[in-house]
Amino acid sequence: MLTTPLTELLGIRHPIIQGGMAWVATWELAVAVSETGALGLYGAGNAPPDLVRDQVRQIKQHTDRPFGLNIPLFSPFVDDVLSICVDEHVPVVTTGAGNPAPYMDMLKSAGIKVIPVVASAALAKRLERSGADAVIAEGAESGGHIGEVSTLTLVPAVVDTVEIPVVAAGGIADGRGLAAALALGAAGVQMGTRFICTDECIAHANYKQAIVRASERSTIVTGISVGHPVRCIRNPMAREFEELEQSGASDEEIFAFGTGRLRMAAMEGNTTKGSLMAGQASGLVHDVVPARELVERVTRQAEETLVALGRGCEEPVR
Ligand code: TUI
Repeated sequence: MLTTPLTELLGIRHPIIQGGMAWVATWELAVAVSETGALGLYGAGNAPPDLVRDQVRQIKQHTDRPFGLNIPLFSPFVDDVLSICVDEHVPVVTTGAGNPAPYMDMLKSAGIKVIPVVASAALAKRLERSGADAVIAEGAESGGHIGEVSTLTLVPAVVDTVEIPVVAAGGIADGRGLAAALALGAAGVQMGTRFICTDECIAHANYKQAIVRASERSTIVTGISVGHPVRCIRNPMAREFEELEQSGASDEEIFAFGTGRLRMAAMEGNTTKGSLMAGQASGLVHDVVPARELVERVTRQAEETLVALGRGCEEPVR
């Protein structure tokens, strides 16, 4: 068992948080992951309040374990979604793509644990002062909306800057990644891409297979020119997006081109026109398995890795 300040903070068995991915991290995945002893999350994305409330209620009906909700702060429904979190007693909220300081008091006074995703040590420090319970330091290897700094650099920089637990994210898909994150001073990991390839994830089979087939070189970052960098698997839509950005198209045209693409990939399985958001860790994903098997594998491999490294102090590491 890997007990860390994160497992103690959240009352979970394993120091693993499932990424709150829009469209694919639905209540079914959140329940399956929370039932393993890791933390499952509903990814609210831009979903409207009624759908969000329904998803949260489904989770509460199907598990007694702690769970969370992720909200990207550019959602047009952010205020309503966070009010729902308060009303429904959601235990943990993770935020992405912005600074959640304006919402911190409201969430904290409702007893919610707030864990913002950060892409810099400076924002981590500010949010610790605002009352964040932990932070997720998400490196640029991640899928979807990303920052600029790699996980290997960002995590120790954040660890050196804050006292609260730091969760490492970006490029992590197995027990070696979890062990490495702990070596960097993190108290656990968040995995997104790896959890798409589980039986309980409702993402279309084509999306899962695109990740299984991908190598570590298969992703590119679209949207840099409009200040909305998104990592996804290279496909005809990503190449067209790149060409549009290089052609000097207006921001409006570029945003219009990107709208609805994740849904197309995740729900319709359209791997040519959809945006297959996924991280570089796609290259480490080779199968689709039940969430329980995945969490067991990751924790077992992390423990074995840490034991082998400990032994390496006395004899050569293999
Ligand atoms: O939020 C994410 N990744 C996401 S959200 C998302 S939703 C969506 N996107 C497009 C179409 C449909 C749905 C897809 N991927 N990750 C968390 C994350 N946050 N990564 C980086 C950051 C971040 C970056 C800058 C957090 C804070 C930040 O601070 C800037 C500031 O305001 O100081």
